[in-house]
Amino acid sequence: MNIGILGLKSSGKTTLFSSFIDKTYDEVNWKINMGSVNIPDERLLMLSGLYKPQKTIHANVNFEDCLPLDTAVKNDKIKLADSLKNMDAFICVAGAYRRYNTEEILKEIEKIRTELVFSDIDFVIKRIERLDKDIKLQPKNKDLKEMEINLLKKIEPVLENGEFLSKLSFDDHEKKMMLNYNLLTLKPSCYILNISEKMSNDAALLLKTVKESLEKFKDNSYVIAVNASLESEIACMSNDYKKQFMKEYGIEKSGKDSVIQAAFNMLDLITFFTVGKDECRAWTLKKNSTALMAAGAIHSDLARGFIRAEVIDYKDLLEAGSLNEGKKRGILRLEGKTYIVKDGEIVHIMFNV
Ligand SMILES: Nc1nc2c(ncn2[C@@H]2O[C@H](COP(=O)(O)OP(=O)(O)OP(=O)(O)O)[C@@H](O)[C@H]2O)c(=O)[nH]1
Ligand SMILES: [Mg+2]
Repeated sequence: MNIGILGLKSSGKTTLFSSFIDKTYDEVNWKINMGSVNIPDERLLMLSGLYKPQKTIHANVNFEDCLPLDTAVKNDKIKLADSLKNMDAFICVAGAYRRYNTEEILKEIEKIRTELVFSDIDFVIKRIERLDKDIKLQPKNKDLKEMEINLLKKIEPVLENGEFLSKLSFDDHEKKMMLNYNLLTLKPSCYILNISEKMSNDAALLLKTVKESLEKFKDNSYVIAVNASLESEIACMSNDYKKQFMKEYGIEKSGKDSVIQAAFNMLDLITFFTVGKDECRAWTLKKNSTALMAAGAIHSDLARGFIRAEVIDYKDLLEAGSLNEGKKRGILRLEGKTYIVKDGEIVHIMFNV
């Protein structure tokens, strides 16, 4: 899974990205633009507390620090367009720290949205032209081509209205037609307001105003305020110093963790766990995946030789203290291949190859 960090020039994309991968701004800038980031998960930490395993392995996603949306360099524009197509979701960073008032911040967000919407409109217009030409030259499959034009004409006014396509619903056939379009506003996105220290007292009001203003686009994405420079400093502190620093400044939870978690939540995935003395590990699956798919995510052998899955919710396991005790209490269930795995479950695959 790939998440693109988007925004206008100097909004703080690289600063935020550097905090995600626990590196300093100078280590990252212009040198690294992609990195795998652990998804913070308190449930996994609690399970590790119980098992005290040698290794605790978090689920992770890839983040990419993208080129600025407002770049004027033609080559960069092409590079950016290519990389955006490959992303599964976006976090859009607005450089609130450099803006005098809320109106300016809202303008910056609108500018980001407009760039994404324009990219899709551009695609839709070109595609309609192309299909029209195609029908004239080659009447074969005319019906299919006309159906596609109808779909494109359905989404065009939504984009013209400045709305994202992610809020529309499509039937299976439409989804299939759109599979290769890679439309940017169909991908989930959230907004990050990169605020300065001075603004931290006004952050709640700013968030409220931005959320309200996004309502007109029927866009109920996450909006989070974060001080990217501070996060980037905190990320590079030693653990002891970090604790002391956060306590002194009354910071309960690092803002970067909230951003990573929100980005992960957009992907519509669930997390399941495997536990043991060697390793406690978080795995991700698309929502509504089966126990067989969970087995396959761990190892193809487990899927091939799948017999049964022992399943228990993490809270129940923590309360029981061990899988065996869970079994005794009758709260550890045996499930088959087609069982739909739920978020937060421990899945122990029994297999034979
Ligand atoms: N005061 C202040 N400066 C910031 C903050 N975030 C970023 N900056 C500064 O703004 C400049 C740009 O930040 P970057 O993280 O490089 O922004 P960017 O979005 O990656 O910029 P481009 O890659 O050029 O588009 C840097 O000098 C940062 O130190 C912030 O929260 N407060
Ligand atoms: Mg940058």
